[in-house]
Amino acid sequence: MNIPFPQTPEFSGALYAPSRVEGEVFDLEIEGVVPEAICGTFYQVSPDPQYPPMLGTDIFFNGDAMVSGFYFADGRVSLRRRYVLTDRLVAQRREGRSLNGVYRNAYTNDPLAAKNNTTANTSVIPHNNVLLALKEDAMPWALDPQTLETLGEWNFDGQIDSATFTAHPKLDPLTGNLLAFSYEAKGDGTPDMAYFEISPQGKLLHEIWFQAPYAAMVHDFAVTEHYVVFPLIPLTVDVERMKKGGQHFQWQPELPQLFAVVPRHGDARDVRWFKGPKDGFQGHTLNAFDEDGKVYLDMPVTGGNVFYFFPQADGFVPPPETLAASLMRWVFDLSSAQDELQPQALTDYPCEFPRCDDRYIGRKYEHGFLLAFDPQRPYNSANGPMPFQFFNLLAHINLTTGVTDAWFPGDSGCFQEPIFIPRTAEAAEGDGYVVCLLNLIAEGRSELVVLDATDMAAGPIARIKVPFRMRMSLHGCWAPR
Ligand code: V55
Ligand code: FE
Repeated sequence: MNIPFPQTPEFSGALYAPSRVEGEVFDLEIEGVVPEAICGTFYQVSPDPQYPPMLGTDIFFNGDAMVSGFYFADGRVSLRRRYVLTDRLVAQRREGRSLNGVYRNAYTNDPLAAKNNTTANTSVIPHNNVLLALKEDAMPWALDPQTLETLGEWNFDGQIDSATFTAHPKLDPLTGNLLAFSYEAKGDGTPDMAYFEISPQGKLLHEIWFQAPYAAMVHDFAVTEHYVVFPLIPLTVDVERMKKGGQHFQWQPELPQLFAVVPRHGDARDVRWFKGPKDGFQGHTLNAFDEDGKVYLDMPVTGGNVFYFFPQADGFVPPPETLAASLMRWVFDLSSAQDELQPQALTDYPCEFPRCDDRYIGRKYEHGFLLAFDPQRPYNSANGPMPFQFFNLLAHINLTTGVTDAWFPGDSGCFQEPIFIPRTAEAAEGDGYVVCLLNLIAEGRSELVVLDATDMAAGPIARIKVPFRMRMSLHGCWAPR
C-alpha cells in the first residue's frame, strides 16, 4: 500500500488515525484491582478503514469494522481484535485498495466493489450463540463470540426479508427477545420501516411493517413494555442526489423531529406520529418506559445538525460551538390528540452515548451512564484542536434526584461509550461498575477503566492498559458469562 491516509481530522490525531491492528494480548497489565465478580466480555466495534479512501477523503462512519473483545475472568482481562470480513473488505483486500466511494452511496463505488456495501461497523450484540456486528444500511454480520472469526451475513435463517437492519437492537430483559427494526427497509430512499421481535433461540415472533411520510435516518429507537418509539432525525434521503454522487443524507432544517409510536403487538394501523421542534437532532436513546398510557423517552437532543458531513441543501453546517445539547425527556400521551411535543431538559450540560442498566431496558428506571462535555475543564492545547466527539467526563446521572456524579480524567483524556455491569445479578438498579475506554491523547494509548458506579468521582478502581492506541469507536456491549 503506497497511498498515505489523508491528514484530515477524520484520519489523523490520537482519536481518528486508523489503527488497523488485529491481534491478541493475553493477560493485560492492570493498575488496581478488577473485581473477580466481573466475568464476561466487553465487546465494541470501531470504524477503522483498511485502505485510504478511494475518493481522497471520507467520513468517519464509512470505515471497515474492527471488533474488539475484552475477556474478563478471575480478575484478569485478555484482549482480542479482528476485522469483520465483510464482502466489501474481502474485495478491497483482493484488489489492494479501497473500492467504495461516498458513504452509503453504491453509485459511487468502483465496479470491482462487492455488491454488499455494508461495513457492519456501528455496534455489536450477542444473540443466539453468535455475536452480531451491525450497521443500519444492511443485514448484520455474524462472528464467533470467542475467536471473533467472521461467520457470514446473517438473515435470521431467512425469516427476515429486509434490505436493512438497525445497529441498535435491544435485548428485552424480561424475555431475552431481540427487539429490532429496519428503515429504508425496501432499499435506498424507501420510506418503509419494520419492527421485529426475535426469540433468544432465533425465531421471528412478530413483525410490523409500515411506512413513514418520507425516508429519513432512524439511527436508534426505544422500547417499553407495550410500545416501541422510532425517532426520525431530519436527515432525509434522495436517490437522485445519490445518483449524481451526492450524500445519502441531507439535513432538513424545516422538518420536525418526527416520532412513530407503535404498540409492540399491534400493526401498521396502530402507528401514531408525533412532532417535536424543527432543526433539532435526536441522539441515542438512554431508555424509555410506559405508565398509564404515556410513553416516556429520554435521549440527548441537540439544537441543529450534529453531522457536519451531511450538510443542508445550501451547504450550511452550524459551527460546533453553536450546538447546544442536553439530555431531554419526551412524553407521548397516547390518550391525547395532541401530536406536537416539546421535550424537557434533564441536564444542563451536553452529553451523548447514554446507557442504562440493561436489566431495566423498557422499564421505569432512574440511573443513566453517559459521556458529558464540560468546556470549563482544562484541555491541553498541545494535543491540537479538540477532536469531533470529545467528551471529557464519564458520568452517572440519578434521574430521581437530578444529581450527576462524574469523573474527569485530566486535560488530555476523553472517553468512548461506557457500559454498566451489575455488581451481582440481584444487585439494585445502578449498583455495579462502569467500564469505559479512555483515550489518552498525549500518550497515544488507551486504557479500559473500571469505576464503581456508586462513586464515579473517585475515579477508576482499575485501569486495564492497552499497549497501543484504540481508534475512536461507536458502540459496545457487556455479555455476562
Ligand atoms: C451513525 C453511525 C453510523 C452510521 C449512521 O452515530 C449513523 C450514528 C458508524 O456508522 O452509518
Ligand atoms: Fe449509534
